[in-house]
Amino acid sequence: MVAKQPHFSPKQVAAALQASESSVKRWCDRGAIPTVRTVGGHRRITLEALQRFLMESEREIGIPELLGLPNNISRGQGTLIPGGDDPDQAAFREALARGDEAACEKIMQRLLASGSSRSEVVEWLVTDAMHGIGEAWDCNHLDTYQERRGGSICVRLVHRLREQLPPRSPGAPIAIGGTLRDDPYQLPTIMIELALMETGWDAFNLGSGLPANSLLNAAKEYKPKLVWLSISTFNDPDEFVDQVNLLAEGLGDETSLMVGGRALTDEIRPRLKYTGHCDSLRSLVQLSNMIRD
Ligand code: B12
Repeated sequence: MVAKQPHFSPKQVAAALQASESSVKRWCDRGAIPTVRTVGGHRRITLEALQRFLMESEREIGIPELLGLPNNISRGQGTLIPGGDDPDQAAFREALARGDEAACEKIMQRLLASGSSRSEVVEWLVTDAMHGIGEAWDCNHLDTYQERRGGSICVRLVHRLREQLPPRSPGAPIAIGGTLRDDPYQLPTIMIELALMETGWDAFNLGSGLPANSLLNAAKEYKPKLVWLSISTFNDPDEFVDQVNLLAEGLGDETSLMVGGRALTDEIRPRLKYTGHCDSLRSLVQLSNMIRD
């Protein structure tokens, strides 16, 4: 699917903002709304430019439907990416959608300073924002580069949070994990690594797209107490089930296999062998504490 960045005319934007067309044209000409021109010289406003203008001018879109924008956007915060109602989540989503990494980091650091754990902060902000960005992209409200840029920023933010943790302690229980073949998703598995490290595990995210056999080889080397699989997608269900079960059987009784992720539906789960299933970092932290102690 190719998502195209939508362009709006000053007249459309004026109607949605409930402002006059001449005001919108004036804002365009003053540079308050960055504007592109058509071959014929007409002003056109991208969604990203409009978002930036809304943030900076603290205006709201009165009638987003007129621009074909989702009506479940939180108008209170003037946000265009669907998601949670919390103002920090809305601000994070907006900053991520416009590629403002510094603003994203500032929000994260503020929540950490107020006492939240790293895994709580990333689940609250990153999961919400990436789900919303995925939806906005799917509805053609965000361009593909904006979605990819959001993902890259989140990967860097999570890595920086990990780097701020104290060094790995030698006697800590070991956890390894990643995603299986055909699953390119990076963020959930690096977030799991962060959550486990923060709670005293010596955790190693091995990466995405691993054959089960390779994970078994890694288990021989690391001798982990816990192996996690993040499952966002798979191509062939039968082959996927075989891969998970091969891993589960090869790990033996000393190692717990924790699974989670978007693609673990109620249909596929009964066919899998695993120790525990979680749908969030919060529940993983709780379960892994029980395994560790
Ligand atoms: C970024 C992204 C991509 C990137 C990934 C980049 C990368 N290397 O990571 C790339 C470009 C690869 C991609 C490709 C595609 N994508 Co995509 N993608 C996304 C997006 C926007 C964000 C994914 C993400 O990082 N989410 C954030 C994570 C943290 O959230 P999460 O996965 O839910 O994980 C949380 C929990 O599930 C849980 N969890 C997950 N795993 C585990 C494991 C354990 C053990 C535990 C305890 C918990 C746990 O904890 C996590 C943290 O809270 C999603 C939107 C979405 N809803 O997520 C679409 C989305 C998943 N993609 C979608 C689509 C359609 C595609 C493509 C088919 C697009 C295309 N036409 O090419 C391809 C398919 C690729 C493939 N082989 O399957 C659709 C899927 C729709 C569907 N019905 O399945 C989505 C939902 C977007 C949408 N709304 O349409 N995508």
